[in-house]
Amino acid sequence: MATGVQIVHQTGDLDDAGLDLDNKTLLEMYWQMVRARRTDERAWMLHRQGKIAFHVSCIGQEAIQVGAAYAMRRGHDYAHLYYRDLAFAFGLDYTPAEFFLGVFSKAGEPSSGARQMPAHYSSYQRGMLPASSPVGTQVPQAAGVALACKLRGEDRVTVVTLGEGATSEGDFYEGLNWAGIHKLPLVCLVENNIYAISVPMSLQMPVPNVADRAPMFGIKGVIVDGNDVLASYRVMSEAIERARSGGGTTLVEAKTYRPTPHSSDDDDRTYRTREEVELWKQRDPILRFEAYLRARGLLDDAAITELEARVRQEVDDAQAAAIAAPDPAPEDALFPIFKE
Ligand SMILES: Cc1ncc(C[n+]2csc(CCOP(=O)(O)OP(=O)(O)O)c2C)c(N)n1
Ligand SMILES: [Mg+2]
Repeated sequence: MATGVQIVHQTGDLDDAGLDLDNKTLLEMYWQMVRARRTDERAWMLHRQGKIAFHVSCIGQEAIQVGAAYAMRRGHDYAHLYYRDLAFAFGLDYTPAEFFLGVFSKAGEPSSGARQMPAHYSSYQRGMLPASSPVGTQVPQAAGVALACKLRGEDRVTVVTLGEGATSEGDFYEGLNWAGIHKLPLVCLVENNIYAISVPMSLQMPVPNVADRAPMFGIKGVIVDGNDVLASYRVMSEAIERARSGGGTTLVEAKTYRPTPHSSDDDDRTYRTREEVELWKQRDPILRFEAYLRARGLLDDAAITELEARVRQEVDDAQAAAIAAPDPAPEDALFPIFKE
C-alpha cells in the first residue's frame, strides 16, 4: 500500500460529489450536530448555575464527529472515543438522556454507572469501548481490539479518536507502530483543535501536521477540514473501507478548533486572543452545513425553527429526567469492578 500524506480538503464550500448520502441522511446528520450543540450548551449553563461539577465540550468539533460516526457501520464496528466526542457518541446512538445522567452522576448512567467522570462515552451494546482518563491510552487498546477482529476473521473496523496533544504520549506511537506492522483494520482519528489545554500545537510537535508522522508507521496519512461534515464523512468512509478490505490503518487528521475553554475548569483568555476565537467561529461547522443545506433547498427558516423546538424539548426532558433520577446506591460503588 502507498503511504504518505494526502491533503484531501481545505476550508471552503461543502461538496457532496460522489457521496452516498440521501437527503434524509443529510438532514439527520444536521439534526445530530444541532442536538449535540444544544445539549452541550445546556451543560455549560448548568455548570455556571452551580448545578453540575464539570463539563468538557464538543462545541466546534461536531462536523468531524458526526461525519465519522455516519461513515461507520454502526452497531457493527468498534469505536474508542475520547471525552470531547459527544456528537460522535450521539451519532452512534447515545442519547441526551444518557449524557445528562452522566453530568449529574445518577444511577443508570451507561458508560460506567456514574463511577467515572462525565464524558467517558462507552456502551457495550453500541460497540463503544470503555474510555479511560489518561490521554492516549486508547490507541494501543484499540489496536488490540483491531488485532482481535483480524485474528477472528471478522470484518469489523475499529475507530479510535484522540486530540493532537495526546499524540505526544508514547501510547500513540506504540499503538500505531503495532497497527502498521500487522496491517490492522484500524482508523486513528486525531481531532486537531490546535491546543492541549493551554499548550499550542507548536509546543507539542515540530512538524506542521499530525498526519506527517503516518509514513514512519508505514500507514497512510490523510488531512481533512474537520469543520466540513461532508469532507469528514468522505475521508472517514474511505479510511474505514480501506481498513475493512485489508488495506490496513489510516491516520486521519481533522483540522478543527474548540471555541470554548478546554473544560469548565479552564480560562482560555490566558493563552489565546479573542480575535483568534472569533475567526474560527466564522468557520462554525453547523453554520457551514446549514448554508449548504439551504443552497440545496433542503432547509429553510421554518424547518430550522421546528428542528430547534424538537431538540430543545428533548434536552429539557433529558435534563429533567436526570435530575429526578436516583443517585447510585453506595453498595454499587465497587461492583462490578471487583467480583464479590
Ligand atoms: C496521560 C495524561 N496526561 C495529562 C492528562 C491531563 N489532560 C487531560 S486533557 C489534556 C489535554 C489533551 O489535549 P488534546 O489531546 O489536544 O485534546 P483536546 O482536549 O484538545 O481535545 C490533558 C493534558 C491526562 N488526562 N492524561
Ligand atoms: Mg487539542
